[in-house]
Amino acid sequence: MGVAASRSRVPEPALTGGLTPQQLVAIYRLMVLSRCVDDREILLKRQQKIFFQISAAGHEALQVGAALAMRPGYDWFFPYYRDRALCLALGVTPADMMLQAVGAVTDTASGGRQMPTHWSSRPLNIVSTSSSTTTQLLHAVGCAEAGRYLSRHPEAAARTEGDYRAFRDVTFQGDEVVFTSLGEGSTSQGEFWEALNTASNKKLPVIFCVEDNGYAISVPVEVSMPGGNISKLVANFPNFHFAEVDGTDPEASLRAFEAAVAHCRAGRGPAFVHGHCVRAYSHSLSDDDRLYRSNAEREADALRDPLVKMRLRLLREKILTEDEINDLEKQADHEAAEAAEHAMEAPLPAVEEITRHVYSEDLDPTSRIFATEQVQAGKTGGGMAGDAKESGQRTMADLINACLHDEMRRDPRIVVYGEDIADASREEILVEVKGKGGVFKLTAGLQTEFGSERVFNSPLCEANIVGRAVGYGIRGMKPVVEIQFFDYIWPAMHQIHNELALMRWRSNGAWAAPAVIRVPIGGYLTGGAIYHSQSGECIFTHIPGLRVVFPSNALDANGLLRTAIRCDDPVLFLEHKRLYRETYGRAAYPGPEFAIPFGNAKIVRPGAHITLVTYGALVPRSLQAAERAHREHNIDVEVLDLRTLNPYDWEAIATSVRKTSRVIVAHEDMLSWGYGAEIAARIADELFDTLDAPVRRVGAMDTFVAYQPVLEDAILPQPETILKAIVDLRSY
Ligand SMILES: Cc1ncc(C[n+]2csc(CCOP(=O)(O)OP(=O)(O)O)c2C)c(N)n1
Ligand SMILES: [Mg+2]
Repeated sequence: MGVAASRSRVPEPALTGGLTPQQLVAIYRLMVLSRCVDDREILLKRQQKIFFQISAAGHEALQVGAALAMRPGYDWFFPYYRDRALCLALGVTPADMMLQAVGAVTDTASGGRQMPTHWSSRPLNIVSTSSSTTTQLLHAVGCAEAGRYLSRHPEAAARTEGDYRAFRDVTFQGDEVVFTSLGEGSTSQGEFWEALNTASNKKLPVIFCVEDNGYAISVPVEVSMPGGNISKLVANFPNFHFAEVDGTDPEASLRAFEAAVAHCRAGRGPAFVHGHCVRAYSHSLSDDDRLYRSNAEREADALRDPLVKMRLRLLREKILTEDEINDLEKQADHEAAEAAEHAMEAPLPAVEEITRHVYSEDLDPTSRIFATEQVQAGKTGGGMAGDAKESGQRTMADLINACLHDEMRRDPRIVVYGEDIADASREEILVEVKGKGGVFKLTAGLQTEFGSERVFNSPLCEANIVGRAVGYGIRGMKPVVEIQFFDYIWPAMHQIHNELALMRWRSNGAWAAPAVIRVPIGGYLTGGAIYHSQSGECIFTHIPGLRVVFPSNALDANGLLRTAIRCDDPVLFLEHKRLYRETYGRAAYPGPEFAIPFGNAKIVRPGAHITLVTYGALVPRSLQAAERAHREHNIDVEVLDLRTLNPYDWEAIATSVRKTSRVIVAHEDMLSWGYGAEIAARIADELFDTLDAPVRRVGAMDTFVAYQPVLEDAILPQPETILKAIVDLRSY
């Protein structure tokens, strides 16, 4: 709603010549309306009828100028929390805004889940934004990459039954631009520079708009920004169009954005528009700027208030009389008041709906549709050559690589990128060299087969990798990215936790980013030490919205990766480095349709006395312990490989524990606060009556993994550690 209404307020601006009086009035109307909605919200907040308020006051001119240079529903928008005037000018209505402020079920941006001004509109291509400053810039970059890819490969946009594509409408324009904005304080974030890096390098049509009001809450610009002027700091990025503009002047702002848009639409690269605004109010209603700004400074800013300036201009140029301006302002106030009144009566969200859209409502990865048969057992396939191929028994590394080849052949929406994952970035030398294909060679041959547009190296930058994947994902693409080592996933944690996993829930199902992140994980490497041995899967199973998979053998890795790629949720796919080329768990190539549903544990050794719940590298170690328990102590252990950690197969655990009445949960990760704690707690809670002994856990010592093998062996759980737990528990 409201798209046409708001846009029709402003006649199309011309690229040359001054704005007509009619256009100036229409711009002023939008600026005033934005301020009136802010003022109305402030009133409601003071009456405790809404619960948060942050305003666009002082930024309206820059934002209206930006919006009028672009096309809603055609171009793409990744705004930040201050962009009320931008969104009004794009077509979000005061009613939409008030519904979000009260948290109504009819809040089209989030259904009562997000604070006010956390924009989202599918019809307008405004992508759901979070409170985290700057994360949206990398989404914008990925979105622009996806738009370019789709316009070059329109066949990739086709809807296809049988996987996530059935539920993802894909549109692209060819000359679309992607807008993203942030405050000057947020330019201190690394992700700001990461986004400029890729936009510049790939000449992407992204417009970065810095709304510079001189403060990040109470911190003045000179404290966080060397030299105090962001335009000077970014000036040497190649391929950019740069503009620095008086953001309190809507006409100057509009002109700056028109030039930026022209540069981007023509494919010449990104643009950077730095607008100097004022912050007419405090940072938010939770802040009082009289505590840290002088009166003189605040008064000087008040004189530069874009509304005050525009009002004076309209009077000076005799475009409107005082009475006409008063009428216009009254009308805007009335519109805001009416929107508020309407919102007060709106129905509230139902508590029964809270968990809706945490995961895809369309495609359940535990579904039997993913339980496909091995169709080509023993035959070669995928893309990898080698000894394993001849023997028919292939390693986990081989079968992950084979799955990537198969899926990329099947699905033109898949792109693969990460650090060092290409065969060779300088593709012309591939006639001469074999190519790298990942530090563990898991992506070997993909670039050679599918080309550098679909398989490419990223900068050494984990947040960049995941942030761009969010942008690709919201456009309906399927990024299958690699984080080189689990130990270095932490720079991407912000994107994974606050963005990737949350996109669907926070937008009430309007947007989603079902990317796959493949990550080599774990220790037992002899010398892997602190930074090449880490586990920590429970940190990710604690994130609602993220699926977590951890296979223990080649066949499972192949079938689970296929499900991960075809499913409609974001998936963290953990690959144990020690298992990549183990003799244990090799398998024949199962064919290009082999898939395994999530949440489907496997009994890898049946037994009657003790249930041993485990996964990953502890599966072969648990099997060794179970064999010795049988041989040396006559104890029959049932070993259950969970295979996926979220979702996990509670039924399989419960069935086994009911049979054995004794249970150990074993994992490589540290014992305290680990994945096993949750499983143990649930067993104690729900299966207490069936237990003959306490639930036991086995895990690493509560420390990082040391370099010296003597220490590494002591820190990580060994088959002997597990055997001891088995024997102890049997005699309890
Ligand atoms: C990553 C992150 N850190 C801290 C915050 C808390 N916070 C919200 S707004 C803000 C200041 C932002 O200043 P600036 O980028 O200049 O934008 P402005 O609000 O002035 O428009 C801070 C620190 C946040 N939202 N996200
Ligand atoms: Mg600021």
